[in-house]
Amino acid sequence: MKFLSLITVVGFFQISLAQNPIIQTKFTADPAPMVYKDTVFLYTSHDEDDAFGFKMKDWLLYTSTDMVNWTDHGVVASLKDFKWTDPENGAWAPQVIERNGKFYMYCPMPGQRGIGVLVADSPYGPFKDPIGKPLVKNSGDDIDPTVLIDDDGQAYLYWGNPNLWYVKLNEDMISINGSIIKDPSIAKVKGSPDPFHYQEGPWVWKRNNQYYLAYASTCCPEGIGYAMSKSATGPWEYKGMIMDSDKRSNGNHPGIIDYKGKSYVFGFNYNIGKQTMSKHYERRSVSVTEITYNADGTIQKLPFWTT
Ligand code: FUB
Repeated sequence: MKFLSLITVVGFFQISLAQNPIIQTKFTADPAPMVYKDTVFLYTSHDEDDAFGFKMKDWLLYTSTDMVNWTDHGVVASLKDFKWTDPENGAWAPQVIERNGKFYMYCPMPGQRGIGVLVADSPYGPFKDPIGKPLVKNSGDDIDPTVLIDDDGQAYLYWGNPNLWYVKLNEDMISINGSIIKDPSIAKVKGSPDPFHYQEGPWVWKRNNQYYLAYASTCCPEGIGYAMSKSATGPWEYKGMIMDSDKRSNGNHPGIIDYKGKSYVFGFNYNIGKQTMSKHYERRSVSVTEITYNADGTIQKLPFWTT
């Protein structure tokens, strides 16, 4: 506890460590980076200091303009922003996306509660619930939303554990359009021990006309795998691991961006929270590493977060 207080004081002025984990003042997980104008907005979930298992009430925001120094903006939204959920626990992996000058935050809550959406006029908030109910309440798999707005303007919401689901969003970004579909293309085959199939934490993006899906691969511990497709709706073809799983870790959760000519994968480790596989502490720490694409669009594999 003394150690955490000390780094909190250091981090109060500015987090200036190029070293992972990049957030050392709080326990953070499920990084959802968004590049807007000249700045990286890093939204995260937040493990309480005394967390055993998952104990998460709110979502945090950090910003950077150099990927080294991160400014802490504190809590940007919380379960209390949704009138229809338990405010005490379940603020899992969010993602924020901008459309037409508004910022949409997709917020999952486990335990059959569904995925909510908040809207703000600024990436710093305040975020408000425009619909007063879950945007998606589908299967009990309803966690870990990620959103892609394709070049033709069609938006897609993807989510799920242990299945990958997707649905089209209307242009308002707060209503769905058509049926919810379960994607079978990279699903784990029951009983198969392979370590690379989809488990959770999807992150979808488009680059040079190719669609990418990164995800936390078969649990547990989880690595980060990725698949590619010619279409936003798959089928997805597994292409490799961005990072293998590691016994020092339990979960993982990718967030991928291009920024100032470089590409990055965010995820998390347990290096400050001291996870052990025998005791389930979820006290996680967001980390980031540069990634390199090959000429054919595939991604070079990285070692697990080293610090
Ligand atoms: O943070 C809670 C859950 O753990 C997330 O929803 C999963 O992706 C895993 O990171």
